[in-house]
Amino acid sequence: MSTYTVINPATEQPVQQVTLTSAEETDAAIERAATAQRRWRNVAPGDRAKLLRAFAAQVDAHIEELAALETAGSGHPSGAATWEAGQVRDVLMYYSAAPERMFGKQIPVPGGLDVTFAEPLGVVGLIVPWNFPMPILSWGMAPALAAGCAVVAKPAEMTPLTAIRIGELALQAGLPEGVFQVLPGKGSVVGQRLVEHPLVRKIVFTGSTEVGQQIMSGCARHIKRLTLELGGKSANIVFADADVEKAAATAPYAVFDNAGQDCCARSRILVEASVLDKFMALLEPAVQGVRVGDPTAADTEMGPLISAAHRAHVASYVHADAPVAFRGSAPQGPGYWYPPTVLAPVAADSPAYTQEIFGPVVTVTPFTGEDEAISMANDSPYGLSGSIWTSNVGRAIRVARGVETGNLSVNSHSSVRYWTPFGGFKQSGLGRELGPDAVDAFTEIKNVFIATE
Ligand code: TAP
Repeated sequence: MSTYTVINPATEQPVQQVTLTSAEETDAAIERAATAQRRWRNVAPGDRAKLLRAFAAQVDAHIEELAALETAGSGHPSGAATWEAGQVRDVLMYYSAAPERMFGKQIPVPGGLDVTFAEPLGVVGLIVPWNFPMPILSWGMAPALAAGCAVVAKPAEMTPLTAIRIGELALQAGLPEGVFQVLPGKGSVVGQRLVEHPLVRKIVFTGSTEVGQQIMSGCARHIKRLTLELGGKSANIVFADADVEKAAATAPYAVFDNAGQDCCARSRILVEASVLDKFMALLEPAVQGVRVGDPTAADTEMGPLISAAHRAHVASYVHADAPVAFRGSAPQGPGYWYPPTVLAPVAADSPAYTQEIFGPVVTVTPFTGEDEAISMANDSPYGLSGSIWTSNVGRAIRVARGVETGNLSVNSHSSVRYWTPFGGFKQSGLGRELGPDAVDAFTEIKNVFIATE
């Protein structure tokens, strides 16, 4: 029996030992899920909805406990972790409305009529990364359960604690055994079995583009349905006609949220050259004002990185002669701390400008005019998120249409809203999660012809 010791990234102290699921145990869980799903799909839609609402209520009653677990096991500031646990509740509530709204169509055809049914896919495998263990779990789990699928979820090996607890809360809420299971373990063991096992009909993977490519080719062998949410290197585009004060004040939160370990991090700030100096003068105090420190403190805005290895990876982008314009603060002593760091000017071919760093490092680069802003934003294999700052409505729409990315905000640093579709262009992914249509990704459309002659 192998185990993993979860480490508190802020203290480097052990939090809890977790037993890792073996390949054989994964197969057994998938078979239990397949059996449970045959009953779950036949639970009356209204009753499935009630169970999802009961699940949301259980999560709501344990928000503080879940948040404290995330703070200890992942280093998320307690305010952020509380919001993340609340998002699990909200996403469950949102999709609890779906089972009673899964309508088919009636299509007139010669000699009879055709009706369509949205049939649940079956067993769904969710493979979750370590950066947002709770929200990302809920984005797949809630619509899949609503659609009548059973879910087998694999949290990241480093951050399994909240997913395990959410699995227990599902049972306490009355979800039948086997409908939602959480299997802590390694990607190369549990994740791979989910991809390979023929009873798993769909994989929802969130993680790196490299592992996503492997998963996609594994799914291809079984023609397995797949949603991929992958990496990003998004642009925050600031035009001279924008509210430059607001753009600069919010830019740190668009990239340093979750210590930059955020697929939506707008880690390339592009600023119209005529306001570059003004923007930089405003950005410096904003970066230095980010409160980095003890994640259990209520006013902390940024915690540590997830591990020593990841900190070394982030630091490798800020080599000795890197163009550090200015930095924020970070605690000394134990913990995987890294200060918010602004690089400028950076060459367009430098790894810090082109690669996903997944840490609190941002580049600032000037541009001239709309066309250059769009082409610089698009000069990336990724296309996940982005922000546009301008007071010109026409320009906001032109640039939003021109930037090849799945999720944009205008005059705002927000990124994910569970009411709206979320997903990436290009190598940032495949398919969409969230929003009103997400349940469709967990169903197949069946048409039935009924002869009337
Ligand atoms: P990955 O290393 O890709 O891991 C993601 C998940 O896949 C983990 O649970 C991992 O398990 C598992 N895994 C690894 N190898 C596997 C395999 N061969 N077969 C099946 N599963 C496997 O990513 P990460 O480092 O955790 O997360 C960071 C990346 O995720 C970044 O690129 C980030 O941009 C991306 N991300 C994207 C989004 C969206 S919504 N687009 C959101 C968050 C993060 P282990 O526990 O063993 O590692």
